[in-house]
Amino acid sequence: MRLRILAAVLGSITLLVGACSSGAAPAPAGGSGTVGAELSEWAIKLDASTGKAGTVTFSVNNKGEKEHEFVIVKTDLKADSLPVVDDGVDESAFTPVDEIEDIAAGATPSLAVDLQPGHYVILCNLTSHYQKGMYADFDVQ
Ligand SMILES: [Cu+2]
Repeated sequence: MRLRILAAVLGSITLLVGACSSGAAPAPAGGSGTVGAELSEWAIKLDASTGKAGTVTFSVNNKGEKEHEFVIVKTDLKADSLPVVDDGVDESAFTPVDEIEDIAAGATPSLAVDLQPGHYVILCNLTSHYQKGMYADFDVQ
């Protein structure tokens, strides 16, 4: 009896894992999980602008021709209103969350972060990239 229950549980876990790794499924609207992020000159495009609190995995794809980075900060400011010093955003003004640096053209790194409810901004803070438009808002419920 025990074994049969265990087998059933294992079976459904396998199904869940299979469903998650299909990759073709679009990110659920407002759900946590994986959020696709396209970097280019000069934009950051997320395939979901909201997520649920918990672990969110950003699946980054640098479709541009230049190196970029993927910086996550927690702030109530809108993505287009961050304070700029010299040629970039003053990251010390924010609660840093995590980042991926030095993303080469064509690279597809992933970053899993544990996000609390609130507003986040994702940006590339290489010289002048933020000013050229490399930012996006992301809200966690
Ligand atoms: Cu950039």
